[in-house]
Amino acid sequence: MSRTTFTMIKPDAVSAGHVGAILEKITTAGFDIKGLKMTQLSKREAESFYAIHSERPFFGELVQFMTSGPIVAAVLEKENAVADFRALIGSTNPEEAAEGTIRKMFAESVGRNAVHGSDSDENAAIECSFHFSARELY
Ligand code: IDP
Ligand code: MG
Repeated sequence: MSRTTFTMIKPDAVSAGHVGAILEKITTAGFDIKGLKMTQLSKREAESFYAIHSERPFFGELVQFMTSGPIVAAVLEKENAVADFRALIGSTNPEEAAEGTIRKMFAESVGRNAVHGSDSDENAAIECSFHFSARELY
């Protein structure tokens, strides 16, 4: 099992000023930050990152939202990183997310839900290399 996962703090949480609080939750939960950057996705980049959802009815809304402002991307390391990070962020819909999870605390809605977390080791590797070169990881 891999020790690496990938996250983005999404435009809603960046613009609301939650970057510091979310990174604090992540490091307090035992994740080490291996790479970190603020950036803004182009339409093409967002469509590529979320290509798996291209047939979903919310795809256009998702791309629009994810390109609407800067994000903070990070590569995180911890034992059992993918599953533990998904538990830390909570359900996609903040109304269904458990108390104390990042989405429960900071998400606005099922679409504007504060953070991304990789859903498998395979996707974590793909998503890390989508955003970071080897020399940007420490
Ligand atoms: P996840 O982020 O919890 O893995 P996914 O089902 O992979 O959830 O969906 C990717 C992203 O698409 C979500 O985080 C959310 O931003 C957006 N999304 C998912 N479902 C909806 C929806 O019903 N309406 C609008 N946006 C959605
Ligand atoms: Mg997903």
